[in-house]
Amino acid sequence: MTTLPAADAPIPIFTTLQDLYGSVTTALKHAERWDELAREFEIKFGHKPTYIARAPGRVNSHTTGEHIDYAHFGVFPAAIEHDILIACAPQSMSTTITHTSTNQPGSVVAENLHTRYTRQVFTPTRRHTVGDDVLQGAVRVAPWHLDIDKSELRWESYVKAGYYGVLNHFFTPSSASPVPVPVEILVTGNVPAGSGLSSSAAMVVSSTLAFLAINGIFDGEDAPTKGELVNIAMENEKRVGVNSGGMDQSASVIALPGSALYVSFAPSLHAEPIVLPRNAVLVCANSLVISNKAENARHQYNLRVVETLGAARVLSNYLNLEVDSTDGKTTKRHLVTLREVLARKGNFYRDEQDAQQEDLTQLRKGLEDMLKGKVLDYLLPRIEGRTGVTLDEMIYMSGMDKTEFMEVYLSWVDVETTHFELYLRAKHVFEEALRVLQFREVCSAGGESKLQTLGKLMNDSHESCDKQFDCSHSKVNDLVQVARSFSEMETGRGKGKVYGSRVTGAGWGGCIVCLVHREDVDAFIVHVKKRYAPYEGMSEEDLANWVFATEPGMGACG
Ligand code: NG1
Ligand code: MG
Repeated sequence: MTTLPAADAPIPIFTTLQDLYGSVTTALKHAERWDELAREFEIKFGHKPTYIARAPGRVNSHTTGEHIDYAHFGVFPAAIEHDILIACAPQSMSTTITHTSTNQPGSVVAENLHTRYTRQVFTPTRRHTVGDDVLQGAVRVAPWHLDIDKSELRWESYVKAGYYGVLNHFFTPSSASPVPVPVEILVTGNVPAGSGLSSSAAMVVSSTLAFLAINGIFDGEDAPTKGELVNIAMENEKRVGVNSGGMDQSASVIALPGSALYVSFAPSLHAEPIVLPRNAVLVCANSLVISNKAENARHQYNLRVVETLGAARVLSNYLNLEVDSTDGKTTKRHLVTLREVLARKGNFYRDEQDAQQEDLTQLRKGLEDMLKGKVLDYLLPRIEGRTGVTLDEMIYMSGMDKTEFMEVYLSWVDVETTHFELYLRAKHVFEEALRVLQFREVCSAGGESKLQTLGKLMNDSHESCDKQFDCSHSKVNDLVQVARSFSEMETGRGKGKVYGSRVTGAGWGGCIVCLVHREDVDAFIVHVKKRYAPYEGMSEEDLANWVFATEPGMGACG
């Protein structure tokens, strides 16, 4: 078993398209996009780009790992070949002439090849009075400021989010770096937006890389490692208003071709490539319901973050766990995760803090004990017939006073609800975390004959996402049914071999991922295209964007 030192490996410098995309055929398919980007850059800005940064989307390759990254449980994603490319160069004289406001330190002229997204020009400002920038309870000083509109999701917000991190990590008052250079960038991408394939993380990661490269940081002494880039990209994504975990950014940065990644977040970020069985192919199909992070999905997502953190706080109170720190006079409350509650309850938290990596045997036993026992019942309301609790009930169960609870748990996030499903959400998280370990074990043992087992784990994950985490959608469920019905079809080699299907990504729309036997992939794709009602009347060319097989691809590079 090889262990990838996620936190230490350098970000690779792109060599050939074949290294990036795996096979010659796939590389050729993408070569035209790279050429077009460079050509268009020259047309728009009058000179060639200096760098092209690339970051892929991700699919949650396996069974599960949905909505558990922000509870700090390990996940099992893979990068897909679909990616975001950003060509960039320092601003030229011609830009200064056409845009008088530019050519100031760090100013940006951003264009997108997609005609829907218009040209944006913006300049970061230095804060004269150093302001506090609150990130999930952790206070961080931000000397640079960029306006990021969180009320609607604009394409340039992701570019800005990536840039913000670069500015505030590498152009600090104490750093030796000079001011950032004025930049021109051109963006193109083929990761479908709002589809659970993590287009947002791909945008943020590629933007972070582009600004690192153009400022000479990417190949300079201060170059961040892959692990550092993941951490910066995670913080950056929060600036768009989604308090996401680190799964997408890890996959987008660290992924290696041909394998999925087991990524763990405790005690620190760690990634290990795991090869999927040779005959297991993942097919994505898009429900065509946009999972709109600016509207419903963002509120739902942030609410799930609060529900899982709230559940962890309530459990730590019930179990009397020492999760806060004190100087003898005042107590400092921390945002405890469900992963930490499990480790403290199972008495392996302290060992973990000294270890490089988590102990999977201990973790598995902890999860099994938690799910067997009665502890989770404490999250239920005392009133028969309800599963969720009110805000006041949650606060009472947390053992904290109201002002303190509101400050620590709700001041940094927008959630609009009076009702919190602590029990169902926590149960999903623990079960899902266990499924990830089971899936990982089967793959590590060379799971060729175990495709059924893997498929069952995926199906169970979907049920739990739908019923307990409430993050599916009726159309997504229809598409899952269409996919599963392939197993009733005669293919000439027996019944269709689809083993499992489930929603992938945040949910509330977006894509499903299906585990299909390699020899049945083409027939399966035809089956889904023909039977999912919203695809009716679409051209083959359009359908190819909505239903496709993916091979695990390579992570970000510059
Ligand atoms: P998508 O839907 O791909 O954006 C989101 C989160 C992940 C993870 C999944 C659910 C972001 C950037 N990413 O993924 O961290 O929590 O949902 O498993 O919001
Ligand atoms: Mg996303």
